[in-house]
Amino acid sequence: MSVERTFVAIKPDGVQRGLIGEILERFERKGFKLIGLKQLIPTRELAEKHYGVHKERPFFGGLVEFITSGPVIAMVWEGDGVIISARKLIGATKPLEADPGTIRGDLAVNIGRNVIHGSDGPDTAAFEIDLWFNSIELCDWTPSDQRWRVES
Ligand code: 3AN
Repeated sequence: MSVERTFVAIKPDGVQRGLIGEILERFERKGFKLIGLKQLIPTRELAEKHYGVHKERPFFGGLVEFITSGPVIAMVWEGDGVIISARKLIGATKPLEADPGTIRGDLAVNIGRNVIHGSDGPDTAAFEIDLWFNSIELCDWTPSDQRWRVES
C-alpha cells in the first residue's frame, strides 16, 4: 500500500450541525495525517468544477446551490491507502445504505444532506486537491508519534 493524499470536505450541513470535531476526530484516530485544512464558502465556479462530472444530472443545480450555501471545511489527508480508506470511513453515498460505524451511517439520513465528500480515486483526488488548495496551503510534516503508526 502506498502513501497517498485525498481530498475530503465537510459539507454545509455537517458544518451547520456542529459535526466538524467529530469528523476530524475519526480521521485523526484512524492514523491519517492532516496536510491541509481551511474553511470557505465555495464560489459557484468552484462548485461547478468540483461537481463537473454530474453536470448533466437532474440534481446538479440543487447540488451546486447546496454546496455554496454556507461554509465548507476543505481538507487534505495523507496516509497508506487513504483514498479507499477515507471512502470506507465516510460510507455509502445514500446514508440509509451506509453501514453503522461510518460517518454517513451514523450521522446522516438523506442523500442530498450526506455531510461529507471524499475523492473516489487517485485521479479525482489529484484533481480535487489542485482545485481546492494552493500548494502553499499544504503542509508536509512528520507527526512526533509517526513511528508508532507505520513501520519504517
Ligand atoms: P459520493 O459523494 O459518495 O462520491 P457521488 O459522486 O455519486 O457520491 O455524488 C456526489 C454528490 O451528489 C453526493 N454526495 C450527493 O450529495 C449528490 N447526489 C448524488 N446522487 C444524488 C441524487 N440521486 N439526488 C440528490 N443528490 C445526489
